Amino acid sequence: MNRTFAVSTAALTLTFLSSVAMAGAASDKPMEPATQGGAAQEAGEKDAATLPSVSGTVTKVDEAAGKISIDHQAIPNLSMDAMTMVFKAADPALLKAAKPGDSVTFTADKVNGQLTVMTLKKGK
Ligand SMILES: [Cu+2]
Repeated sequence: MNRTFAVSTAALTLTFLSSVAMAGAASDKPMEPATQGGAAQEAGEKDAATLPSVSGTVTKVDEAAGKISIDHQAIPNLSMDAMTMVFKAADPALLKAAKPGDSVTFTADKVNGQLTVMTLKKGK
């Protein structure tokens, strides 16, 4: 009886010690933030196909800076109300297809912390 008790206490103590060791090892991973950033970016790219379409009017195109200003309707995936603002273009080709005054339908997402037009086509 006594021996059995002693053995299981030792087993519990070992389990406890190895849990502590594992917790300690997990918290000193220096690469963790970079890994999480990569995962978030991949998730964003995967979602690009399902982003909601937003209508707007192009107010300015800056091809040199790779940016476009759009007077846009609400953007649900970015929790943004209607406003006029500057976006980065995901692809420079988007800027060639647009000029000020164009009515456009576009999708936008946050890429590396920047609000970016992912797709853009003329018409509402
Ligand atoms: Cu906005």
